[in-house]
Amino acid sequence: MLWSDSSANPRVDPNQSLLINEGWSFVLEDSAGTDADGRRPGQWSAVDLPHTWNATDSRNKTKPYHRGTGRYRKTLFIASHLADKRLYLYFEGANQIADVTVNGEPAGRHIGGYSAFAFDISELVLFGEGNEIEVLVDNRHDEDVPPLNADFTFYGGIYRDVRLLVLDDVHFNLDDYASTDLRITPISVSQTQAKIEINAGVANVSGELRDVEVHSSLLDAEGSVIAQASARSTLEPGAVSKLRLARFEIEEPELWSPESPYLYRVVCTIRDGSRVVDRLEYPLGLRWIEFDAANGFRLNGKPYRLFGTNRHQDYAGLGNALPDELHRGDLRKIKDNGFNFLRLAHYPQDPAVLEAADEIGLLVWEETPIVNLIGLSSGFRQNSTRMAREMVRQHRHHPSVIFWGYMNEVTLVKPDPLPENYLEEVLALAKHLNAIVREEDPLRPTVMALSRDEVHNGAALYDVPDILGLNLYFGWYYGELDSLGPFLDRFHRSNPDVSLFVSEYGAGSDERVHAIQPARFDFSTEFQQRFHEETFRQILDRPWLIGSAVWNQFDFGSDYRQDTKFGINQKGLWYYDRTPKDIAWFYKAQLREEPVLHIAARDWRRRAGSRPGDAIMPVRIYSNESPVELFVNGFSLGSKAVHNMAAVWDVGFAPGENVLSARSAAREDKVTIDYDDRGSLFADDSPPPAKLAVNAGAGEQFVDRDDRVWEADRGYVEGSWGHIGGTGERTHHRIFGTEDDPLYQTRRLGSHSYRFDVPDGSYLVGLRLANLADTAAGTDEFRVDINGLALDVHDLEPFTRREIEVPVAASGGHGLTIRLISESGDAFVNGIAVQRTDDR
Ligand code: GCB
Ligand code: CA
Repeated sequence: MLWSDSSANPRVDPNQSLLINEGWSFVLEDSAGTDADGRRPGQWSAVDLPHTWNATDSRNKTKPYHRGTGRYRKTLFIASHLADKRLYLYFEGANQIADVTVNGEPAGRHIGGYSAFAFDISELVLFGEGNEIEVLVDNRHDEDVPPLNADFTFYGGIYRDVRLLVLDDVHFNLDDYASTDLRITPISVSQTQAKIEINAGVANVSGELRDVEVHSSLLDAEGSVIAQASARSTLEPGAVSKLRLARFEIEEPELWSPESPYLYRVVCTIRDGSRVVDRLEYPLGLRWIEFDAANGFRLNGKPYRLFGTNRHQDYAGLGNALPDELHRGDLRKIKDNGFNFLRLAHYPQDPAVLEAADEIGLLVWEETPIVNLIGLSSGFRQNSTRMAREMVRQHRHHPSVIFWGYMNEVTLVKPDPLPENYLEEVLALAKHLNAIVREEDPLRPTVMALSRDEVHNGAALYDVPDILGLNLYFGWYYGELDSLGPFLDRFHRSNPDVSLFVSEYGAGSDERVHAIQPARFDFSTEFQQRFHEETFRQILDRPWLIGSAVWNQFDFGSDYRQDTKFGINQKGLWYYDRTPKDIAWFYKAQLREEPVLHIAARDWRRRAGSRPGDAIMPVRIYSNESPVELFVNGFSLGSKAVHNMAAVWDVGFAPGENVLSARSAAREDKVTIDYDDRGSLFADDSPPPAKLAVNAGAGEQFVDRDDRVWEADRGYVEGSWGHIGGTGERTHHRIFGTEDDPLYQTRRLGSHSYRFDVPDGSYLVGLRLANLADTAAGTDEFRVDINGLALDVHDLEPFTRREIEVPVAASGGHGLTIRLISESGDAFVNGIAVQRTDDR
């Protein structure tokens, strides 16, 4: 394994590039301090890279995730025959400040968690011996290091690959922001001809003049050489010589596009006499882009609509420490979902990501991690500047990359106290970074993303980049679902010269939450579906947009978020563990050519009801064919025409398993739904006795860990159950002591009662309680009375789960009445479970 390096790496010769991910030791350092050597013996553990120390604590409800320092060590044997080589440690990334020492001597420090860095360790190593490599990584908040604040977790650690590079004393320069200092510039590209120029910086650290020949060849996708050139040069010692290596003209080039990601390859070798001393291999994609505010985007001379998505780099259980294969898998999922565009939010990502985008065909927006606010220090400016240069130099050879971004919603959070001229400073930094990125790469447009309000109150930021991204959440954080289009039209009319990209839009969902009448912020999968169906239609109707990108392809970690899953942003089209949500098929149907047919009921396989009408529930099909036909347990419910990729049936579910199957001209699909009919709880005869559970205060059904369905709350109806009085309340605060947050985040409040018209018998009544007001424990008291059995409820810790279970008897045909009676505090209940316990 050691010598096979599968990751994106321009030095493919295994003798030059050795992956050293395995066999590290690690110790987390905390305020308890370290011993005299800076070590904490006994606490070291064996780890392989990629690694983060925040893989699990970032979702801990009771304690913030560890932002501190972690120390990594590895003994690296360096053979004596390498004594005349230049050795570099090459890190693809470590978050966020890394100090590297070799045998106790400093090799270098890198600031910033999302780009690569390389340190020359040749003078520090002992040949023919084991060398102690130590990396101290720090992910503490640092006023000088972006991002200062953002809606994602800043996992600490060496979370990308690390290599030992073994170079000759003449080599392609590595001291150029850890790029290879090789530049492949498309001078011009058209259908009929492409001209490219290759330039390189070649370092000579030998101490003497060296005559070399640098050979460049251009290969087609099959590997045949189609052009080559050689440049001879005498290299000054102790310097980097900038060389023009080749100019190639390609007649009738195969163009690169998402539909046909044709890659040529460029191979450059430095030869000293007959010896090859360094070799780089890069993909080359020939394509050109154009855009304007009135007509949108064009690729290779043709109108082309960018429909895409955003991606964060982390993954359930792993944090940001992903092996390359998972990065590649993500890109395949995005492509398979039908997208042709990907915004790498909000930072440069793993080289494997860019490499996969080149190979499978995704157009990429990459950006530096300046999010929410800036620092005014010179350190912040320097770090931001360096991050921009690193990003461009390290990734500019990827044909997939079309836009460089350098800020996201940068005035969203205002520093407190607000420094004088803060907005002017933000504007100045934006202009500075825009200029840096343009200077680094004059061929690609610059982008910046702003939120809706920043457009109104901002500091004219939107004039700075070539393309303005707007992150718009109409129908989620604000406004109505159908106000996106009119907003875009107004903005477009008043800013006819601004090329506009909808860089984010999205809504959160939870597979456990389901609503017949979905509403904003209920986190039902049904609301997320409606959100995307309505929003995407408005985007489709506006071909002058440069493009759009869903927020987000995958649920991702955000340590402070308190939605229905703590520490996660739930706006993914896929879950955090990369299970697709049903909504993913809406985009598949919209964007893919081949037939798509999907019964959008995978997220909602467990359903329940207790009244006769409850068994009728909507079932949605996503398809790009029309008509489609739905069957339940083999019986056809008829065919329907598909509108906006969806057709909906009201399906009457039978108790138990229901097999739903669907058919279109070209496809079939099938899914089994379990329907739990609780009607028997209210009837005298039908065994076995059902169990009923109610999600008090909520309009949505919730499925808990044990697959129990907590039905949406309803008003009382004779012969059934329901509340009398009280009002529903919802919070999104985390609930301690449970993972069933949505059940506890809603409650029915104020003196009220619930009636259950059950037959005489013995019952177990379970109450689920969580105080959703931030009052001190003990100040709130109320009473619960269940058929005359009185319970005092007090000392409820705020936002903490409490369960009460009591056996009660129903007699005289009176059923069960649960009365919630306010006393010093308002009475409330968050969930009620009723179960018959005697034999009928
Ligand atoms: C945004 C931000 C993004 C957030 C997203 C959200 O506008 O750019 O970082 O995660 O909204 O979900 O609120
Ligand atoms: Ca509830």
